[in-house]
Amino acid sequence: MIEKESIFLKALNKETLPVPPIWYMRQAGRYMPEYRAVRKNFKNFLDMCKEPEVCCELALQPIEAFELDSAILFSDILTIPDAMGLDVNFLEGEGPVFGNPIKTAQDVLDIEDFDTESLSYVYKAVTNIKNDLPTHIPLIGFCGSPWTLAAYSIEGRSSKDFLITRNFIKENNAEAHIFLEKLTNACFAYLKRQIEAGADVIQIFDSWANLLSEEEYKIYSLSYITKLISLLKNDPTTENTPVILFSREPKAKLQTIMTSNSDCLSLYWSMNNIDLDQTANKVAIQGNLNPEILLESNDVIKRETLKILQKYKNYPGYVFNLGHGITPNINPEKIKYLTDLIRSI
Ligand code: 1CP
Repeated sequence: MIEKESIFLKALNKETLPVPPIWYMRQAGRYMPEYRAVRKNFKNFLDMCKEPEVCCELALQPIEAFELDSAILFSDILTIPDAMGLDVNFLEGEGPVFGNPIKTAQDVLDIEDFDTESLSYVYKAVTNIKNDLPTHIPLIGFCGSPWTLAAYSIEGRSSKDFLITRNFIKENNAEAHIFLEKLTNACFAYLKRQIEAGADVIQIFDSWANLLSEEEYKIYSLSYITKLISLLKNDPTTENTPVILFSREPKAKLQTIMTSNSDCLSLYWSMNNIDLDQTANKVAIQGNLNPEILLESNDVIKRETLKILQKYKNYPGYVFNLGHGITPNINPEKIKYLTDLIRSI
């Protein structure tokens, strides 16, 4: 990777750029007909993730369609709980369902040690994608935050309020922390192998940060993310790889989130009132167009995008992205319109 050729790496290095780099969370996925054509060959989504050649093809689809400034590994955050023996399945129309979720304190103590090599299919996908990408397009590797992985693993499926999880952490507090610690160490080993396989940047998805109060967020989420980033920053193999932290609507102040020491903060779409004087030259910013705007007319998309571009015009290190992932109901032509629009200004 020649850094000077990649505007994405420049932005993560806190450089002010005339045109921001662009990539989109969930840029490969169900909204693309090319994706659906491949997806229909697999009953269980995770079986598709276990085929490195297929993951490579899927990761490259949005790069080819929209000429984005970064690719992201095609995989899922739930590979780690699956590798720990929790048996993750994606059922039609239901999202992830765990065959063997964490139900009791004893389940935490009995959980299988994470065998980093059991996810060798992910590292193979990273190497394949890297080999097929042009050298100026970086590849993002990723994991879920320990808290987000724990929430799915305890709940056993997705949920609006994750009540089972919230009860579990109250009633089995010591074991909840043991589980979060195990997940933190697993995430570190997993990300290190992704970086060894060719990932240039890491993104941590704290997709369920919004479930926690400010105090709980610090205790159950931020402290483990901070530990994970510290492990990455203190290992010679991973210390120079930029880390982006996406947190879905956390209740904590930006200054608190910045103590995680991530290189870039990816802002959820409602986080639009932040004081840039407090973040400038300390952390790069990514985001944060509301994905629902992409269901509107081109005029509305233009108006809302210009607001964001104006705000970050002189910001040292800005990456254009959505405030959360592209949803399946978005027309790919809107992604093309948005991408071309940003580059034409
Ligand atoms: O049936 C299908 O086709 C599956 C749809 C799908 C896709 C395309 C899932 C199931 N995962 C993925 C790929 C994926 N997931 C990627 C790579 C694609 C890309 O970004 O280009 C990434 C980075 C993820 C990360 C992921 N998985 C997150 C974090 C991002 C976020 O949206 O907050 C989360 C929460 C998951 C869990 C998950 N996997 C799949 C679904 C439908 C879900 C969400 C379940 C829920 O609503 O709780």
